[in-house]
Amino acid sequence: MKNFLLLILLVSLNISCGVTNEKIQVYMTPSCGCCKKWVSYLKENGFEVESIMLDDMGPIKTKYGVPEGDRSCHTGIINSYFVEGHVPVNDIRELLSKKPDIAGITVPGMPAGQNVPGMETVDTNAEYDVLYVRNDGSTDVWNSYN
Ligand SMILES: [Cu+2]
Repeated sequence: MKNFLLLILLVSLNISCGVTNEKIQVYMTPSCGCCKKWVSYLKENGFEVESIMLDDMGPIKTKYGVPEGDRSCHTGIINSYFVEGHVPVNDIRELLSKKPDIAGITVPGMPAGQNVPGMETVDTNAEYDVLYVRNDGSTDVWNSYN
């Protein structure tokens, strides 16, 4: 009986985490078309998105620790991590489940390709890396696509 109650507790904890985890705030400039496409992609994949329009994106990226050389257009914030640029949802979900002690993940710049969500402006795939950024600002490869 004790084990059964524990199981119920674990299952319900898991369900409530699953719901709250997928709320993301996305900062972007009002004129950014590819940012809006990435937001639509997140919504299609079950994320609850709050879009926040800013004219100057610099301060918010600095506040959350996005390194100057690894920035992109929009900046998402989820569970205190930043998700910078056109990051695929698989990588966001992996971040939320592994909960590493890092500042966030980023796809620097704006690679164009069918495998870059929101940047499907060419027929071919892009070769690109999703990087993770440690709290000290150093980076390493989180995931690679080609
Ligand atoms: Cu973009």
